[in-house]
Amino acid sequence: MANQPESRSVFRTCTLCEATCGIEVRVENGLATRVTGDRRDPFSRGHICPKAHGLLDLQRDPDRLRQPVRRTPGGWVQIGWDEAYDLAADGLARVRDAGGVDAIGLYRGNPTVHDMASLLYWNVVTQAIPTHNRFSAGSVDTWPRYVQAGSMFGGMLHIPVPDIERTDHLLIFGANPVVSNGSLMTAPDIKKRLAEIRSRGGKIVVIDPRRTETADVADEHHFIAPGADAAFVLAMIHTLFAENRVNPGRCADFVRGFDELPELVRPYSPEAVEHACGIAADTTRRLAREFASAPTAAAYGRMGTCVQEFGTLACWAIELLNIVTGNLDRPGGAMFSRPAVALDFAVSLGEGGVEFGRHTSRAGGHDEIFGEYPVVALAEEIETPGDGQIRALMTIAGNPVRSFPNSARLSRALETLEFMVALDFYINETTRHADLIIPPTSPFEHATYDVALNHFAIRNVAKLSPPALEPEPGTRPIWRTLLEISKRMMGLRELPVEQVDSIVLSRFAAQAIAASDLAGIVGPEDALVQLGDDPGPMRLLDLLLRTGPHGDGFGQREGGLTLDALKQSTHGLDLGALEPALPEKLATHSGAIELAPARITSDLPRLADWISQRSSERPAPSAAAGGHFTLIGRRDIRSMNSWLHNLPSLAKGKSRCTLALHPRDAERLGLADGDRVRVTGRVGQLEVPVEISERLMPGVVSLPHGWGHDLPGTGLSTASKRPGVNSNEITDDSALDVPSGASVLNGIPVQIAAHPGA
Ligand SMILES: Nc1nc2c(c(=O)[nH]1)N[C@H]1C(S)=C(S)[C@@H](COP(=O)(O)OP(=O)(O)OC[C@H]3O[C@@H](n4cnc5c(=O)[nH]c(N)nc54)[C@H](O)[C@@H]3O)O[C@H]1N2
Ligand SMILES: Nc1nc2c(c(=O)[nH]1)N[C@H]1C(S)=C(S)[C@@H](COP(=O)(O)OP(=O)(O)OC[C@H]3O[C@@H](n4cnc5c(=O)[nH]c(N)nc54)[C@H](O)[C@@H]3O)O[C@H]1N2
Ligand code: SF4
Ligand SMILES: [Mo]
Repeated sequence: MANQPESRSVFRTCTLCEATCGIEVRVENGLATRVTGDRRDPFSRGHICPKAHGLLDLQRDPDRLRQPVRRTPGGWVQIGWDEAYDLAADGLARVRDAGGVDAIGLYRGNPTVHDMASLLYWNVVTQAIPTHNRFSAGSVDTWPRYVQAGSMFGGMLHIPVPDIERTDHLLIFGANPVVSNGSLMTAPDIKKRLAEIRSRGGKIVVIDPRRTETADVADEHHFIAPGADAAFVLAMIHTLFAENRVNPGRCADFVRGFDELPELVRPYSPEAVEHACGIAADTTRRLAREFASAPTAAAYGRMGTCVQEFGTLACWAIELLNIVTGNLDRPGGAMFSRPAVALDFAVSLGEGGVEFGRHTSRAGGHDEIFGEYPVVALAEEIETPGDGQIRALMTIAGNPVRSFPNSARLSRALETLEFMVALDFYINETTRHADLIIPPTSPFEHATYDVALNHFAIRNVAKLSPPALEPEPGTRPIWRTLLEISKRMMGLRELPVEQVDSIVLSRFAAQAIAASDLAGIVGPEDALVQLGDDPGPMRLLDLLLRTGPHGDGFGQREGGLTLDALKQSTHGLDLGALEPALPEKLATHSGAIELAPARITSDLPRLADWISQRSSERPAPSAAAGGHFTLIGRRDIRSMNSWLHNLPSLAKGKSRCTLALHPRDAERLGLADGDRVRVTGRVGQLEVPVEISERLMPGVVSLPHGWGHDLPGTGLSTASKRPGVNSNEITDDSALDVPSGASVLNGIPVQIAAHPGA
């Protein structure tokens, strides 16, 4: 049958966003020809969004690198893999040998979260290059939430998610899941799941300075001034104490610091924060009462409550609201997942609890947070001479020149590096600075499993994504690349990668078994025998599945999960609804939920100052005076941060990189739809067309990030035709959420000048 045309379906997960939708990839004669939603996926039930089709474009994008390239005076030149590994390691080692290991910076970008090999094998890199100068997209994203979860529950992955399948009341702050498809809440088909809340009689309330697409499917929406969430939620809690409506339910047995709460929230009466928030005191009281009296309720916040001026305080207040109303860890409230692969052991930072600021950055004095510095320290550390100055950088799956605030400063800093290597498949705004780019295989060409995202899933699920296609000839999987570079950095160039991988596996095995209930029952040696000889991420996955809470315990638990069992479940497994997990799950020193962690509460005076300053501003801060506005971000269903703009199927349609503002503001500035304005922030300015929209709170303007694909030296032929502007040209790298060091990307003061060219 050798000449029979090949036609088959491969069922896997879409790796573009956190929703983890099941997809069916049609493969004909070795080419991927179609992507559709997998109706038999028990979690996503056939749902996909337009981005899934982009996976086909990504697969065939001629701009996508398949081979390593090296920068030469005459342009990029393709080179062999071993040459690339040698160059990468030599470049990094040279800088390390001259200036110490801290002279190397490491940056891990967002897509690593969607690829288990990039995530797990990056740990090997950080062992081979034990620099303090580690960075990730976390500090322009989730850090406030991690710091809050770490401080209150004892681990960065201790993130409760709204139990949206059972809740009666969902209160959403600064998240737009209808467009983002959910974040720190893995919930495919979210729009339908939200509709189900309402069809069973529940209620959805959205608090956001923009009337979002999520607000369109909610019962109520209220504008809030950017940055005011902590104040607002503390006022809700203030109301509940004042009206004797506080009842933590079963959590009462394992909370610490409860008696401090009335005093902490005392200054935040609804009237005291009314002006700063832009929400009437009566509304605050009513929303608090409704939340507390709903049979079950869950409060949830995301980007709008993280990368803002009081991100950690906002995350903390939202969690407190869940706790003091008895909604934490109960069905219908905010619950913890029990993923089949539990990574807690890999990210746990010592016995009990987490510690922040174990070291601080050299130039800016920023605290270390979960082993990393905030991204704003990267440019500082490159620019500032002296011992430990960063002179070389390795990035994986990141585009910091589009994702960091004050990105122009970073771009200039990267030009001064002695050496840079990027692990990426595009020559984009960041990787164009590299001496060397080494590409991963495309998402269709390797197997993966959601080791990270299942931690935030609203049901316990497990699904293996097999490769849809054979890797193109001459490509190399990322796990090999990471091991090849790591072993060279450890002086083990001649050691075969398979052997390095066995060492990695045995380390993981020892850790995973020690952290599981198999400690003392299953010996690491027995486990290694059962795991076999095939190197690579799938064997690691087998280990993690089998030692995990749903695993077979290497024969100890009959019927438990193994890699083989998962391979049989083509469409994925539903392991059930979330279940109460406390107090067992808590990993704090005290063994209790810390309600008033000092790192967080010590930021309250800053909030109090902000409120009083805002309250003294007349008219209300929300109604912009003159050309002064507050800038927030925005996401679009056909974008993914900076990196899908080169895919033709997603690039079409009307331009989405516009500055949206309220009709009243437009009128005051004499602006019509499509007019150009100049937007000026502390660190820069840009020109952009406006889009007049009733959705914006007066005084607030919104611009999406990730655009600006018109820089010289990039290789993005489709994206560069409609480049858009880069919002991080004007976001301020000195604006940080204090407890976490995360950047403030929402709530930037800007000035707008109409008709700059006139
Ligand atoms: N289509 C698409 N999907 C994506 C992405 C994408 O780029 N495109 N990116 C992915 C990534 S990396 C992430 S992290 C997630 C993010 O997922 P989400 O957080 O759900 O997405 P955002 O659109 O950033 O939503 C933030 C909301 O906060 C609001 N906001 C801004 N400032 C404030 C404030 O001070 N208070 C309040 N209450 N609200 C505020 C904004 O108006 C916006 O509606 O999305 C993921 N999914
Ligand atoms: N102003 C403003 N700035 C923001 C945000 C905002 O809302 N407003 N959002 C922030 C958020 S939430 C995030 S997560 C960050 C994202 O910040 P980054 O992670 O730095 O940037 P991305 O735009 O996601 O770029 C991803 C890069 O990974 C590459 N890539 C894609 N898939 C793979 C893969 O499988 N392997 C490898 N090796 N490379 C791959 C792409 O080519 C691209 O270069 O941006 C942040 N920046
Ligand atoms: S929502 Fe869209 S991008 Fe996200 S996983 Fe589903 S199909 Fe992929
Ligand atoms: Mo993100």
